[in-house]
Amino acid sequence: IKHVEILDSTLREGEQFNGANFTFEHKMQICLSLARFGVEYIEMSSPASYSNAIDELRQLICALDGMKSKILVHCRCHLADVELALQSGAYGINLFIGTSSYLKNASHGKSIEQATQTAVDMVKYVKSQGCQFVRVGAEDAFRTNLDDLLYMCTALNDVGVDQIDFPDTVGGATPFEVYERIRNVSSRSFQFKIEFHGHNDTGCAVANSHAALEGGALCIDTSVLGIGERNGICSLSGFIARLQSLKPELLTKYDLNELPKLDTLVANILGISIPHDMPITSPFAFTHKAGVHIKAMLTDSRAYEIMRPEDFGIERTLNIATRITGKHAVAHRAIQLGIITLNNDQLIAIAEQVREEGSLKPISLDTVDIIIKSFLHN
Ligand code: HCA
Ligand code: CU
Repeated sequence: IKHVEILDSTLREGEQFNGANFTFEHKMQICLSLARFGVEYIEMSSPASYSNAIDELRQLICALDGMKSKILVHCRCHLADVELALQSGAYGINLFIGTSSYLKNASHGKSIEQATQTAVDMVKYVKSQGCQFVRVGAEDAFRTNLDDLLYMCTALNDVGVDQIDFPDTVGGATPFEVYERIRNVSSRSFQFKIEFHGHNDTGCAVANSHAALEGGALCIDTSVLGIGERNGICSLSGFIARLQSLKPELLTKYDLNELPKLDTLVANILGISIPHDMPITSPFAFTHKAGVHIKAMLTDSRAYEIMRPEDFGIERTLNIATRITGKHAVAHRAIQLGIITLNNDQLIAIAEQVREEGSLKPISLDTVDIIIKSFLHN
């Protein structure tokens, strides 16, 4: 993995999340925050999907003028939709068409030859209009017959498509399957860039996105907090965590301090909290509790952390107000309070008292501080 690009789809896939109802003001805030973070592409819903969308799109494109992020418009392979998208002045068009037998039967009814012809015609049309970037998403790529998929890839490559997305539309692919299929495509002499879009139905979206990179994909689709259809897609924070712990040099082009702000912004807009298991931005992502952990963390923070919270402008929390606290944690807290006169027996006694109170009911750091201070007068 030498290079990575992020296509954030919070304003397209994320807009399809059941709990999302973004106003124009929300979209503007999200766009600007994504651009400050520095994602390469921001994907927007098709302007055909609701009225006055085209005006909104134009204003958002204007607002991002001079910033690195480029706006791409998601679009069915329908001429009217594509024409509208082109009128917005967006940087590029993200076409998509179903390639699996499931979508053929349940959705558009086209054979792979017909679906390919439709996509090819639309790519040619977009290019003829002078648009700089056109990509095609082979919807349900991982349940598509491999020969069918390669047939479409070849035809699209021949007409100069810039990028092809391979979505795991139902989130059922395993990391190994993703690696193999993407590797198969990337090992051929196609000119287009490879994109991956992983749904999270089986909890594999981040792992699959990373497997796609290992297989030769360049661009990964994300959304803030992973929101999307059903339970969503690869979260931006999850994807960043995956790479930051393996290849942080790939991420120096992004402003990682913006990530907690972005997740908080979208959580507030949705009226939810950041999920407890969200990498990096969960309120507990850098909170340590067990006495054994805290003791080790006080010696070397790498003992129980794969990433440094300070790389994201976050502070680590050592939770010592618990029924499992130990004397090392108490000693550390005492020093923070400017108290250096406690001896070993006192520290043990304080820890014991904290554990006792903490096992009766949840306690706060204030309680711990009071207990520590009460020993000063003993
Ligand atoms: C959708 C399906 C999609 C499309 C991805 C793409 C998917 O919601 O319309 O455009 O490449 O997961 O297949 O999000
Ligand atoms: Cu999707």
